[in-house]
Amino acid sequence: MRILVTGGAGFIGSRFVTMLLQDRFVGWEGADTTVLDSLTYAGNRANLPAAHPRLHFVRGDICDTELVHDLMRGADAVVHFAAESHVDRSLTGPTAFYRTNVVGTQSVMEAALRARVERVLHVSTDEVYGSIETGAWTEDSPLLPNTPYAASKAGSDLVARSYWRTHGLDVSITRCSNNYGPHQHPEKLIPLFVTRLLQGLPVPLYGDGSNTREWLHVDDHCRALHLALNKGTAGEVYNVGGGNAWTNLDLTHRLLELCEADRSLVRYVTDRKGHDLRYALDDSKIREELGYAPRVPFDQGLADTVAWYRDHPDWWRDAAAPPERPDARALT
Ligand code: NAD
Ligand code: TDX
Repeated sequence: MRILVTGGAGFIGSRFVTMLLQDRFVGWEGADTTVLDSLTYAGNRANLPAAHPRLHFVRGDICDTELVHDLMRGADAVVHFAAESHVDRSLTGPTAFYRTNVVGTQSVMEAALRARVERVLHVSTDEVYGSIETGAWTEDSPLLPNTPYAASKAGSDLVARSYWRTHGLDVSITRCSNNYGPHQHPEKLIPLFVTRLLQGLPVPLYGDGSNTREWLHVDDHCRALHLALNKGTAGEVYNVGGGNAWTNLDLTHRLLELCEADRSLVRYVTDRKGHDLRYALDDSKIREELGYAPRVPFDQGLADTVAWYRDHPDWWRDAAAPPERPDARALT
């Protein structure tokens, strides 16, 4: 078995590759993995084993269709993670988002078709559905993306679907909620707040903190991806939820406790433009059809994540600073 993973040096992709190399996925024991990653600010080669007999790392761009095609020759499956992934960055610099997420996905699907890859998984997000006040999205909910990031991911989903519908490419799509865990870049809420609180620095809470997200441990997400790749049906979409809905304010209070920090460190700052109020997924399809069930209790997963950041300051101190905000002075 040979698997090509795009974006495998990022947060989720590197965890997926690590679990694969540890033979944590039934049926894929001994599989060889090729990682294709251009190592943007978000990619880190150190997220992966330095050397492993079953790991082949290639630094390159998914928009280079010839390269992607060469790497896909002989691959049994492709898992496509590579993307620009941070909403705030998409507000100030959308071009890279449309290039990598839309054009890059078209390149990956085209290469997979030409290389006759048997199975492809496109990793997407709940943000393509927009924002929902009550209830939860099913896979049939309309795509109503609100941010440049979400619009580019919705575009990528439609590109993947069109390669299935037109050309019969065996591709499925997963849409998951907010992931958390070790190795997440400190531009995202949990690692940003944890790394700042551990240094005694204030944290920027957007708006009034009532925005709600569902949290999914990265290991549970990776197990769901394995199931979707192995047992999913071509052309189908699978929502992957975490079932742990928290307002940002409540989550911030939990992080303050875990970091033993004082509530005075919370700074209410100008809201994110177009800030989605609430995400909520109905993931009964993947649970009932593929047997998915998250295993990591949120309290445990969050405490372990905080402990990982506490124990690995060298990993996050070098990471690029989050994009400059107009109200950054509120944080000093
Ligand atoms: P990440 O930003 O941590 O990693 C993205 C990786 O893609 C990086 O290693 C980067 O170097 C690589 N990359 C970017 N542009 C590239 C290009 N043009 N060519 C090759 N490699 C490129 O992202 P993540 O959080 O690991 O997310 C992985 C996937 O999961 C993305 O598709 C994202 O949209 C999706 N997703 C993430 C979350 C989340 O909470 N993190 C939730 C839902 C969906
Ligand atoms: O400094 C901050 N202050 C703050 O209040 C940051 C960075 C975020 N927030 C809020 C905005 C959101 O309501 O916290 C919430 C989570 O923000 P992010 O971590 O930026 O995640 P989100 O915008 O929800 O998107 C994430 O989940 C879906 C990932 O970044 C996406 O890649 C994924 O598709």
